[in-house]
Amino acid sequence: MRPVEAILERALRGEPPSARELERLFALDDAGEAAREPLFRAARELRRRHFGDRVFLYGFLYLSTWCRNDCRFCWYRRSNPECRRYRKSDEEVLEAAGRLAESGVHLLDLTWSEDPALRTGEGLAGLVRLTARVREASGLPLMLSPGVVPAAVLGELKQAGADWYACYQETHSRGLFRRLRPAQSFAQRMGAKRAARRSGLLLEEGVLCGVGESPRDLVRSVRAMARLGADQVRAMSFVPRDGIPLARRHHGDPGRELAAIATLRLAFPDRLIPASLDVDGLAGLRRRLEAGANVVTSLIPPGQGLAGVAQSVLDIEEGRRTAAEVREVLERCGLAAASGTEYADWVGRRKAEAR
Ligand code: MD0
Ligand code: SF4
Repeated sequence: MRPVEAILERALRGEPPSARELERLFALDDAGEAAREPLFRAARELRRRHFGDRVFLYGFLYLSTWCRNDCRFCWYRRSNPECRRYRKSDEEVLEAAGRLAESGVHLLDLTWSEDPALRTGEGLAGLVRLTARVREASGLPLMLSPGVVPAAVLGELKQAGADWYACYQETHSRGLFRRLRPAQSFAQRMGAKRAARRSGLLLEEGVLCGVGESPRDLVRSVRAMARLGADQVRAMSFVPRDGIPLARRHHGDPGRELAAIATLRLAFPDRLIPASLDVDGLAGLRRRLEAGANVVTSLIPPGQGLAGVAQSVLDIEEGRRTAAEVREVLERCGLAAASGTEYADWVGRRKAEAR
């Protein structure tokens, strides 16, 4: 039997792949669809065992595009004069959150760039107040992605009703991290996640694909995700664009992302793994689901002047990142959107296990 098939067969019997085996699977990025299909099939089977045909939908609200950092892969980095900046008022946020909640998403992800105006004591207190208001008004579970914030603030966000903290390292190899996130502390970013976990928040960790990482770097990320006890694990392609420094050398890598989604499913069969609409929009959803993802992220209410993170405009105003559009794709893949109760139950169980 060929080694990849043997790895997959053992994973289906409940034996997780070793580090060397994970490296092999991550390296299937340029192997072509046919060679990758057995990997995707195994990933779908593991998803089925843990989640049946149920998929969770996450609404996304990008509340401020002002940033103090200069990440080399990011459109919103401080030194990009081309990017349109905004900071949404609490009222605008509540209105958009209400529309997403009505559309049937299971969670709201509130995301901010590291906006200098929100890093002060008063700014951070404002985040906490807004979290409580959105929670109260929407009644939905909340994920917060505010960048690195002090441990005490994470505790307050949890008290205010947050369920999740998302803060992607993008890579767990320090050299690559320095190139991607210049002048930021690797240790501080990891530390914020450990603090969030201690406060009782669930954690999402993520890697960026197509930025010069090797399969071995990705294996290092799997280990780091496991040590953190991440509840949701993400692989997302770098989206190159003129005006993003990294775009001169790297082009993102859709094959790498799909192999990574499936490999993450083998490494973390019972965790949540997103298919983001923020890389190739609705058109890219099916292939991500077929690679074993079980959450669709970056649903955005049209007409509210909100942006994506990787793709600032794709499919947003056309209303193609909505629950109705996503449900149709799910159906075509033999999948179905979960109920709100099913999602809340999953979150409740994970919180109990993480304690
Ligand atoms: C997404 N655009 O889910 C969002 C974003 C931030 N927590 C998430 C990358 O694709
Ligand atoms: Fe700022 Fe986040 Fe972009 Fe980095 S990735 S520049 S922290 S918005």
